[in-house]
Amino acid sequence: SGKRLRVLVDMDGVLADFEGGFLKKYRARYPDDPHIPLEDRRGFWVSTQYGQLRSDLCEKAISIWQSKDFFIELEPLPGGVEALKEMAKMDETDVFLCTSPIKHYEHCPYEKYAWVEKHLGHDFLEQVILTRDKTVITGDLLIDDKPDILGVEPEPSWEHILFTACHNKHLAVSPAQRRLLSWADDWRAVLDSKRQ
Ligand code: BVP
Repeated sequence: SGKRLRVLVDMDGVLADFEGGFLKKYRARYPDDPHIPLEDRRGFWVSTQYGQLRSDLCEKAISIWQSKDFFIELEPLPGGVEALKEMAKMDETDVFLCTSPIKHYEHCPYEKYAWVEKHLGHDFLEQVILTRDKTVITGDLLIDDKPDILGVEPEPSWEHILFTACHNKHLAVSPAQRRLLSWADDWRAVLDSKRQ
């Protein structure tokens, strides 16, 4: 047995259903405006695709996740909470939640902590890392649905495992890039592959 394994897990799109929560609240708030069904989502940035649909829809999209209760009310994605709890109990394994808050900070950072407490429990708050730059955080694995994770560190320590989401499932990823299709996929094997 070698050193402990450190796993970084993203929240939005990996543990919390950002896309589903967005679409539900967008359609409720703007019932007379067009929307993008989840099967038609392309690209990580929701606001960009809505802006391409019609220019005024970019700021309408942004207004949804800037609203109070958006982040706390996101539903957990299937199996994610259970997987995280199991991962955290594994021998020789340290799990951290690594998530980027929006810069409109009135509600998002608070609600991200509240979401963790609500779904994973108070003790899990110890594992939360809020950062706009994930490349400066060291770890063995980063499980994240964003295809391009860039920052000031050109050679991050982690291997990025692309978590499949509506916006990235059609992407042809490089052969070197590994995916996790969902939490029903074999995440334990991905962790074991990094243990020495
Ligand atoms: O807090 C989320 C929502 C926000 O970016 C953060 C992504 O965090 P990670 O999943 O990378 O940790 N966000 C913002 C926009 C547009 C802003 Br303008 C968006 O389209 N999608 C999105 O997720």
